[in-house]
Parts: sequence; structure tokens; C-alpha cells
Amino acid sequence: MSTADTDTQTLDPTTPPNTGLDTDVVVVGAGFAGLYLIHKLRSIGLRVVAFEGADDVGGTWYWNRYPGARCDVPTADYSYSFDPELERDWQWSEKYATQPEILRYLQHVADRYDLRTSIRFGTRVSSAAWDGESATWNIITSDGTTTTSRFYVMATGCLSMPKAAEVAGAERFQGDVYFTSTWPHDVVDFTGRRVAVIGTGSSGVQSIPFIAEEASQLTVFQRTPNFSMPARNGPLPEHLAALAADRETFRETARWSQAGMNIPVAEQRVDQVDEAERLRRYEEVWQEGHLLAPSSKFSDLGVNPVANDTFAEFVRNKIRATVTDPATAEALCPTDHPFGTKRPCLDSGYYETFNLPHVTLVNLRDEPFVGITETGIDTTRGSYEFDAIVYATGFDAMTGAIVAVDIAGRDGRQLADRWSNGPHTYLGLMTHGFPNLFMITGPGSPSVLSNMATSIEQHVDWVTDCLAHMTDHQQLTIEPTPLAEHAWGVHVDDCAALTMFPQTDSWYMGANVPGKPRVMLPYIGGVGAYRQLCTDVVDQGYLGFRFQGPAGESVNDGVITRLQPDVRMVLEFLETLALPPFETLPPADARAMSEAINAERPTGPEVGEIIDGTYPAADGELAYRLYRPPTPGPHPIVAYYHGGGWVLGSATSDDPTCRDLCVRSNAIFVSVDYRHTVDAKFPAAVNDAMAALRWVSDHAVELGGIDQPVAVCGWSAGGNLAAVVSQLARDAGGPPIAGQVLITPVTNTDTTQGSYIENAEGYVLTRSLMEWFLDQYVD
Ligand code: FAD
Ligand code: N01
Repeated sequence: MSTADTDTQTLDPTTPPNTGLDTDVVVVGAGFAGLYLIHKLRSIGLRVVAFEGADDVGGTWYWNRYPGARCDVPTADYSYSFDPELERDWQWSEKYATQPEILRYLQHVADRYDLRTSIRFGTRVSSAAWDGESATWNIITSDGTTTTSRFYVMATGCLSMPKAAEVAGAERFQGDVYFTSTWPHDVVDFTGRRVAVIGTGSSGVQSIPFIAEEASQLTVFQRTPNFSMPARNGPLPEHLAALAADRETFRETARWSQAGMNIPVAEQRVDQVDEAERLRRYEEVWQEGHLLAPSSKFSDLGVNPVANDTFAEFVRNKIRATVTDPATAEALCPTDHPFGTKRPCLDSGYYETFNLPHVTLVNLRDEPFVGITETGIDTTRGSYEFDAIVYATGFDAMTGAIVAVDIAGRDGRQLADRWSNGPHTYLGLMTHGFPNLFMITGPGSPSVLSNMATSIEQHVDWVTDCLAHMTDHQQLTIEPTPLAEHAWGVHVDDCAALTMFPQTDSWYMGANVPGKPRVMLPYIGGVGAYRQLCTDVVDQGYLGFRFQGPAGESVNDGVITRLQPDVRMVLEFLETLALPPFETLPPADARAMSEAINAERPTGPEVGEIIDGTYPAADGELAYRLYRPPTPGPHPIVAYYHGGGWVLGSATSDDPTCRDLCVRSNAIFVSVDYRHTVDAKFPAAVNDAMAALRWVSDHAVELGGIDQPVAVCGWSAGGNLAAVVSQLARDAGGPPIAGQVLITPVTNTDTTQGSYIENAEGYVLTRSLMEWFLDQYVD
């Protein structure tokens, strides 16, 4: 190790050097992740040097010492599980432990496993450069030292890079300034002082009631109201008893769960119960004090805006019932984003605080900042004088601490450049072009959408196993392939697209930092599913990774998953039914089987009205079913063609889908029958589809539609018909078509191409089934 400063620390003297490098692994960060990493890496005989900018261990829990700081994942879940002895020895005192208690725990862990000997405190990593010739990372730290290492692991935290005060004139203020994210170690006493808090995320919501207890006057500056539920903290959590009773089951359940903690996930949707039952369950949620309590009651709050709004309105009503001044209550009610798409909070008396006579809410939506002055804050409506300003304005999350280090990978490529349009990772663990660089809970992993203790342990275990594998196989470098990384990015986006997260400006989307690319940063497919994919990658011979060693290069290129989680769920369910392939049945039996499967589906949401009728098709009357939204009309109107390979299905076979489309798009859907191929081959279905389009267009106003062109929509074979009638209508000069919605349409009959090959042997829609459908449809 070369150094500009002679005062160097002895680093991990327990293992002798064996590579000519200063160390085998450089770890950055000594929070939950860094500490466990040091312990694990040392346990497989690797030399470790860790750098930590703080003076001590703890990470998040070292820096965020603001009044009221606690975890909001139950403490029993939010702790290490790797050592049963540690679990038995450490006794937590509350359901949600305070910052001092969690910090003491992490200090205890550092002492217990003698981790400090590997850590250089008060030392920041400023740059890191990969030398491809020697397969070495050169790490430069704030003390001017360069450390050479084979591997470089960033355990730098998802929420460790505070945002700057982004209010004009912030530097002018002459009073005291505090950031919740870098709170002083000395006691801060607000007694008798006029205090401003800017920001109402988790840090603001936790600290505001405590600051209000001391301050003579507290003014809260709120830009976006957040959803918060009472934490109901207490000394006797049932959780701790459950953990103590059967630790291994408790931990293993969390590891394979959706969010890395012990709470059941609901199977019932909101629309499957009546209003009284719904409100009863929401009241239970309110009493429970758990961030995931809502999703333990209903399965669709995260994906269905109508369902979500029932809970959002419940919370708003709680706020209205708590806050006595109606204008303040209304200002505190979140209305611009679905519940959960910005991180909700758990609080201890947050809303009640606004009933105190010395506490004022300033709604920045009504009166934006003009700027900060020497003595206070000016808004468009007035000037406020303060002795202290507290910024609870959050973090440059997930990527901030990583790109803050000047990282140059292969051929000098800068990480910040490579990620300029958003982070690119494989599994959130590594990024192409940066060999031997690992991230713990990096972007593209469940990380902040989970109990981070669980996710951190899983990542650390994976990385350690990987390095052990490389040692065993004499591999010097590892790097993900472009294909694997690209496909993972698509999968992360696919999962996010199923939810409402992308609609909301949140730090999950990078939207809280001016100029930051707007992409979904964490992976929302679930902790258990993610763990399985990481395991599958290894079991398939480190699929998607390229290794290099003295024996040469080995690449096992490929894609770990193409399936969206909802599709995976349906397919896996269908597989459990072990049904005969449709194409082995006579068409009539295939239809009967399809109807039997459909009968088992959940019903769709309530719509305003359903009308069954008939329309004049090409060769006689055929059935239709009309779905009208529950809102006042007239509505846009859509002619809908069901799926079923031109062999199966009917005007009513896509009932749940049509209900869903109707409610979500606020449009009338008219699902029409068309003749099946067995009764009448091509072009009978097309002729009927065209007749349906004409009839719906001609009767749009009568059916309750607005007097405008209709849209067409179809699923699968119905998507094909919707596309075909659009082209025919265009060529025939009408009817005019407002737009097409083609849901996984059949666009091509060449079964030697594209998805026919990719899914040839897959579930249900195999190439042989598609060929059977086409054979039935066209001679
Ligand atoms: P951190 O704890 O953030 O540690 C990273 C460390 O890296 C820091 O100490 C930092 O100084 C250091 N570092 C960064 N860059 C450099 C550099 N270039 N050079 C040297 N050192 C560097 N998660 C939950 O699951 N449940 C909760 O209840 C919960 N509560 C939270 C409460 C607060 C107030 C905050 C801010 C976050 C909370 N989180 C919670 C998320 C929390 O960050 C993680 O749970 C966890 O503590 C992260 O651990 P870590 O080791 O990955 O990162
Ligand atoms: O940060 P945030 P945080 N002018 O980004 C506002 C974890 N955590 O530190 O929403 C005016 O959530 C901003 O407004 P808007 C947890 O994961 C957990 O509170 O951008 N306002 C918002 O109100 C959490 O999600 C706990 O419109 C400005 C607030 O500041 C994450 O850390 C406790 C502004 C920032 O909220 C971050 O939480 C604490 C500006 N220029 C943290 N800039 C637990 O309870 C920002 N804001 C366990």
C-alpha cells in the first residue's frame, strides 16, 4: 500500500498477503452491509480492507441521529440472521428500535466479530480504477493512499448520499442548520426556539413530533403530503416471541417472502369483499402498525388504482378525523399519488402534532419558496423568521453514493457516463465493463423495497460464494455479459410497469434529484423470487457471467428470466393443473376445457352496467356483452375481440379482462362474438369482426358512447382481428377508428420466427398449439 501519509493503520494482520496486492477485497462502507461482508469474506480466508467515511461503524444508524429516528421494519426482522448465537445474545427492547439501540447493536456486532481491525474509519474512497493488465483495482482514498485489490465491493448504502439543500439562498441563513441525514452527535436542544422543518418524508414525519415537544414555534414546510400510519410502537412485540420460538422458520420465511419479512401476503382482492368488510380490515391495518399491513389484507392495492384509492381514502379520512383544522387536514391529505408509490411512513403522533397551537403547516403547493434569507424563509405569501432550519429533504438514493466515487472500469470507461441514462446492472450486483466490482443492494435488486437486513445478507452471501467459487476455479475476473445485463434491465422495468410506481415522482424513480434519469431503481419482483433467480444463475453455471483466469476465458451467456412475475404466476398455476395440451383434443373438448379453466378465474372488478345483446354479424345474429364504466357517461367506446386462437372463447370469455379494461380506461367495452373456425373457417371471423365494428360505430351514441370514432381492442387472436379490421376499415374508407389496443396480438403466422421459436416448448402457447390454431383457422 503506498501512502502520502506515514500514519497508516495495520490492516487485517490475521492473514498474510499472497498475491502481491495490498489486499484481496476492498470493501467501502461499514454499515449493516459492510460489517457482514468483512465477517464473511474473512471466513473464507480472504484479506479485507474496508474504508468508512464515518468515525465508527453503523452507516445509516451512525449518521441519522435526529430526534425520533427508529427503524420501521419490526426489529425482530430488521437484524442479522447469520449467527443464531448472536440472535440469542442480543435482546431488543421495542417493536421498532430507536437509532441509538440499532447503533449499539451494530457496534456490538463489530466488537463480537473483531471487525474494526479491518476498517479504516474517517477515510472516504474518492476514486477507483481498474487495471486490466494486472486485473487489479487501484483504490484512492481521502488520505491520499492507493490500495491495490483484486475485488472492490461497494457497500455504500442506498440511502447514504444526502441531497443538498435545494432552496435558493440556503447559504445565507445565519441561524443553526441541521440535516436529518447528518445529525450532530451532541444533543441538539430546541427548547424555546423557532424551528423550521423542510420535508415530510420518513425523516420529517419521525422527527416533527419530537421537535414540536421542545420548540417554542415549529413550522413545517410541506411540498408533497405523504401517507403515514401509526407505528403503534411498544415494548412487547409478538414478533420477538415468534422469532424466539422458532428462529430458523422465522428467518427462512422472511428470506423467501415478498419483502423479506414475516407478514402474510393477501390473496383476496379489494372487490371481493363488501364495503363493511373492507373498512373492517382497513381498521385492523390502522391498529396493527406495520408498513405491509395493507398488502396483508388485500392483494391488489399495489397494482389496481381503484383498489388503491379505497385505502388512500381511508387514510385521508383518518387524517381528517385527527387534525382539527379542516384546511390543515386537507393540506396533509395525499391526493397526487397512489398509496405506497412514495414510501409510506409509520409515525408516532405525526398528524396530532398539527393540533398543537405552536405548530404550523406551510403548504408549498399553495405558497412556494421564494428563498431562504439571513433570518428565515420567504414564500410567495410571507416571511417566516427562525432560529434553526432542519432539512429533512432526503437522499440521492441507490446510485448517489456509487457514482460519487470516480470509478473507471475497463478501458477507462467512467461508471457515471455508463449510467448517465440510468443504472445498468445484472441482478443489482454487478455492471458490465467493470470487472470484479460488486454492489451490495445495488440498483436493480429488491433493496429498498424490502427489509434491507434480509436483502443485505442475501447479497453478501451471494458475493462471498462467488468469490469462493472463483478461488476454487482459479478465476481472476468476473463480469456480466451485455445480454444478461440488458435482459435483467428489461425484467426490472417489466415488473415496475405492472405497478403504479412509475406514475409517481419519488426517489424510487430518481425523481427527487434534479436532472437524475427517471427510471425505477429497485427491483419489485419480490425478495423470494429474486433470491431464486440469483440461485438459478449459480445453478446454471453462473449464467450471464464471463470469467477470466490463467486457463483463459469462459462465458456462459444467457438470460435468467424473460417472464414477468404475473405471467410466471399464471403459468406455474396452469402447470400444477397438469391439463392435456389443447391441441391433443377435438376442438369441442378444447372449448369445454377452456370454459372450465375460465370458471376458476377471479371475477373482475365491478363495472357500472353489463348488457348482453346481439348484433347483425356477417351471416346472422351473434352475441355481444357491453361493459359500462361506473362513472357518468357518455364514454369513449371500444369494440373488443376476445382471445382463443380463433377456436376458443366467446363474447363473455374475457369477462374479467373486459371489466378491468372498462374500469381502468373509463371506456365502454363491447365484447363481440365472431364465428369459430370449426363452424366457419377464415375469413368468417374477419367478416364478423368487421360487421361488429360497423355496428358498434353506427350505434355508438345509442350504446352510451360519445359521438366520436370508436377504438378497437383485442387479445391474442382477437388482437389479430382488431389489427385486421383496422386495416380493412382504413382501406374501405371507414368506419373511422380512434385507436388500436392490441394485447399480445398474433401478428405473424410464420412459426419459424420470433416468439414462435422462443416459446416453442414453453407453457400453454407452444408452437405446436399455435400451429394447431392456425390449421383450424385457415385451410
Ligand atoms: P449504510 O448503512 O448507508 O452504510 C453505508 C456506509 O458507507 C456509510 O456509513 C457511508 O459513510 C459509507 N460510505 C459511502 N460512500 C463512501 C465512500 N466513498 N467512502 C467511504 N465510505 C463511504 N431499512 C430497513 O430495511 N428498515 C428500516 O427500518 C430502515 N430504516 C431506515 C431509517 C433511516 C433514517 C434511513 C436513512 C434508512 C433506513 N433504512 C431502513 C435503510 C437503511 O439504509 C438500510 O436498512 C441499511 O442500514 C443500509 O445498510 P448499508 O450498510 O447497506 O448502508
Ligand atoms: O427523504 P424523502 P427521507 N423543497 O425523500 C421534501 C428511509 N427512512 O429522508 O416529496 C421542499 O422520503 C420532499 O418533498 P417531495 C425511507 O426509506 C426510513 O424522509 O419531493 N421540499 C419530501 O417531503 C425513506 O423513504 C425511516 O415533494 C423538499 C422530503 O423532503 C428514505 O429513507 C426514517 C425539497 C424528503 O423525503 C428517505 O426518507 C427516515 C425542496 N427542495 C428515512 N427537497 C424510517 O422510519 C426535498 N423535499 C425507518
